[in-house]
Amino acid sequence: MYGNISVTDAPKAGEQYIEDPVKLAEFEAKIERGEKIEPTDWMPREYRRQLIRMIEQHAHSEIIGALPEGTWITRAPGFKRKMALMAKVQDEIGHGQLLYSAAETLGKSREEMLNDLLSGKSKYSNVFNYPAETWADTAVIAWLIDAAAIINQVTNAKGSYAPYSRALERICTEESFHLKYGYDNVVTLATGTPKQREMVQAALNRWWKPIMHFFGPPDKASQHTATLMKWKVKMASNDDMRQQFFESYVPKIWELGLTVPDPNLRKNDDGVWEYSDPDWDEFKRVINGDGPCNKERLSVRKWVEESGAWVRNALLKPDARYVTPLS
Ligand code: BYC
Repeated sequence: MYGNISVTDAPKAGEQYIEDPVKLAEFEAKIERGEKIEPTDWMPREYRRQLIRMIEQHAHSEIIGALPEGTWITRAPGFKRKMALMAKVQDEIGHGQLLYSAAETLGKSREEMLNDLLSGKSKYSNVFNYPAETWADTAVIAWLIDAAAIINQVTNAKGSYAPYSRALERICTEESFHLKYGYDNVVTLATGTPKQREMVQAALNRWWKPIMHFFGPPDKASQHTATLMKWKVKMASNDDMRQQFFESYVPKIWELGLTVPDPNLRKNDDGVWEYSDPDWDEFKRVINGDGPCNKERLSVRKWVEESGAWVRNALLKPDARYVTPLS
């Protein structure tokens, strides 16, 4: 799926490098023709750096993203819902696995990526720095955050870097089940008792702003969109994806008799959705480590790394002899 390659000239952030103009022109022509780039193909250093940054952040988002819902496995209402939630959480970790493998094809080791996550050097999605306060929060995450992720991933699966595209295609298939599972939970709550309706509305109110942030800053403030779209890594801008989300999901929310906590949200005559400023200062704080759960998420991840170290070490020594425990 990924191709086997080890690249030793992984670029550093901020590094200025003049590419061979002939190779660069060939590379860009190939992208223009809609051809895919494989790990063994020549690529500009900045293309490699941007891909590592984005795929790595995506991988981190999957494994950290498993935590808010994961905390509800023991408290899920009923055995069937517990089983479904366990399967979903397991899928998210599997997506992390696929994405770390895709990022590794670009020359950064998994160990380095995980160290950068734990040290705070590497980001992950803003949304997972908020708590899942009630069961209804898990329903909203599985419906609307997975919906937002599908919009992003179906679009970028058509992108230029083949290992990322292949991973995204596979991830989207599984995410579509997550979305159905989440929708089913939201419908159950929205059509249940007044208390259940209240719970799901409160969860939606809590998650709306983080979901607005999920698609990234407005296009005019986005640092990377122009480069990523030129090289067809990103196939739509942050604002375009946010608009797609409004178009597909706001009518569904309203259909359930739920409301969106934004009095200015409306579709204009030109088909563009208008919405309130979702507090971009909060977004910046959260992605830079100062959200409600950043510290907790990273400390859980650190504990997982430390407590699982013996398994990784054992796997590195396949010939070591098994020693029978004394008791
Ligand atoms: N959160 O220039 P911009 C899932 C950062 S998991 C945090 O627009 P770009 C799931 C950005 O990194 C799926 N940071 O960036 C799992 C940059 O900072 P750096 C998660 C964000 O790359 C479990 C700066 O802001 N999906 O679905 O052009 C359970 C400037 O932004 C965010 C992905 O990871 C954010 N939301 O566009 C349930 C998708 N937005 O790196 C569900 C892959 C921006 O310069 N990533 N930043 O320090 C992408 O598609 C793009 O990277 C983004 C941002 C659209 C997110």
